[in-house]
Amino acid sequence: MRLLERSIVRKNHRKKWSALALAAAASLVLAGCTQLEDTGYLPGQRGTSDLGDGIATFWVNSWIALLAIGFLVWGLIIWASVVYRRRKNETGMPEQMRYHMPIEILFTVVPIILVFGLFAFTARDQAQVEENWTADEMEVHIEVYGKQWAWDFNYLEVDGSPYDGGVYYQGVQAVELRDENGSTTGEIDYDQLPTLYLPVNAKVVIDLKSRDVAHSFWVPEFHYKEDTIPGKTNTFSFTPTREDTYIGKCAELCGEYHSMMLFQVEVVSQEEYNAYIQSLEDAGNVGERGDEYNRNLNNPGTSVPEIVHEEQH
Ligand SMILES: [Cu+2]
Repeated sequence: MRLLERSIVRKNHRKKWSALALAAAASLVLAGCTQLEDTGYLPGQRGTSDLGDGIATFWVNSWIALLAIGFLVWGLIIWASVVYRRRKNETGMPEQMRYHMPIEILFTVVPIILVFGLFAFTARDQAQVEENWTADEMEVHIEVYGKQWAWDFNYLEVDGSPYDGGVYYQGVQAVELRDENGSTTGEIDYDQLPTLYLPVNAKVVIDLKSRDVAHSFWVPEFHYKEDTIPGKTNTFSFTPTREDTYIGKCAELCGEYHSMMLFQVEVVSQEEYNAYIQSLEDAGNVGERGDEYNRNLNNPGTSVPEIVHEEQH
């Protein structure tokens, strides 16, 4: 009886100690978590958009689950090859094991559970990411045109937006900085990059279109990428939640200067955003640069731009 009690006490002790050790290890790992590790080495940091954190969590958790399975499988492989290695004086084939139902069921059912589990989480998160703000919810509506090799941005009027009508910005391809001798330095002039302005914490809807070939709108720190396809409109809805400057790029090989098809995203305060919109209006960029500027004018919904002859005074 006493022996039994003692062993129970010892067991409880052991449990306590292993729980403590686990907690210590976990806190060490979590405390030592850098920003990079926290997002699973994805670019950017948490709190950038309403979608980014969910995607980063999904990515990190998938890696944890897959590594755990990986370590288990690698461990079993190493264990089996050590324990069942050929010993001295052994000849011929080892004892063969076939039709062992428990093991066969295990290695059929476990991968099925894994695949369906990953699928379910992917489907859930993707549905959430692809959900769009409704017309009533939307606070900022922007048309983004990909074109060889830059971007155009139309800031469309939204109910309750501080400006009437739309304004537009037409971007040019990235410009390389040059040294005194006029030779390229390999550095980009960021001041000349097409820049998309977004007000922080606003529900943004971006319609993605193309003027010529397939491009892809990619802001790595938003953890989101979507193609711009000629003749088709894709939509990206999200809420930027941190003021900062983000680099964007075309992620679909689209011709000779694909790598120069860069842009920036400025997430700014509502006041700064309004001031920027005002500056476009003041510069005369009123209205929008729509499908009439597409290069493939045989696409549905496109027509040749009307040439307006201004009267000379
Ligand atoms: Cu492109």
